[in-house]
Amino acid sequence: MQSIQTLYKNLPAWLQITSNEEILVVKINRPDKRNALNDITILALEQVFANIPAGIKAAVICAEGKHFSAGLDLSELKERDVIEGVYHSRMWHKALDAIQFGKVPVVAVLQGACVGGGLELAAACHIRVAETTVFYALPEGQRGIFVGGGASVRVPKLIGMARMQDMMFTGRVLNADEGNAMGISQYLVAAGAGFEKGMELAKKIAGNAGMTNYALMHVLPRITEAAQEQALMMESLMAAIAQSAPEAKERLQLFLDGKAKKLGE
Ligand code: 1HE
Repeated sequence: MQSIQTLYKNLPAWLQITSNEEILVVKINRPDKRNALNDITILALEQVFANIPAGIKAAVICAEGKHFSAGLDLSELKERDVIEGVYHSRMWHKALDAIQFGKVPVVAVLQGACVGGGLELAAACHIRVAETTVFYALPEGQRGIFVGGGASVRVPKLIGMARMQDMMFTGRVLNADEGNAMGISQYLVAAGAGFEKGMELAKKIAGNAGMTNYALMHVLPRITEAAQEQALMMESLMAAIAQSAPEAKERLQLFLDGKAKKLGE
């Protein structure tokens, strides 16, 4: 692991950026505050994901300590008028969009509390690896507020609207098994095993053709939201573009020569 903190300007000390070959590792290291996300951290995350260094092909977001993130830093929650509130929420949207629609696929490694804004951050990533200690909640419902970091868009896509309504109406906390069965995490691993699994997946993803990863990050989400006719047209165009790339031709030839990796390898 090599620190590349200095590539960025004025990052808070608790946001640690390292690289391991083609993988960028972004670690929130503020366990004394349960990795609560203050404005500085959100702006720093945006800076990092909007400026992915050359040669990086996938990223892992993880957090130090027993909890992934306790969400919005409540000590910064102050009286805001309506327009300030809108801008604050839009700041989160911009940062989390930089993750979801950035340059590289992002794997989140989750443990302990993944609540409120912590769940919003996790939902903006492309793959979620959960350790068995994880639990998910949207305490905004109980705190008399509403989600503002994109949860109303991203969480229903993972678990369905009715389940998100339940979490907010009743304060329901989902455990690791429930979250995995409902689709929040795609992988569930033992306590302490999340980072290794996250790195293994990030390395696999980094080995994909660049056009395939681009299509999965930027085109598939648009296809799934378009009407069928337009969606199928986008799929055809994307398929034709992807298959005409030299990398795709090389990979097909490897298969025909019996040299490609087997399924699941
Ligand atoms: C915090 C925060 C925080 C802890 N902001 N400081 N999120 C929440 O409503 C969740 C609030 N947090 C908790 O429910 C619990 O802290 C945990 C279940 C995550 C962990 O419990 P525990 O017993 O390990 O820790 P603790 O004793 O509650 O907290 C330890 C310290 O972290 C303590 O500070 P200290 O200086 O007194 O030691 C806490 O104040 C601090 N801390 N969570 C600030 N969230 C875009 S909008 C998104 C809206 C939301 O995310 S709302 C949900 C907010």
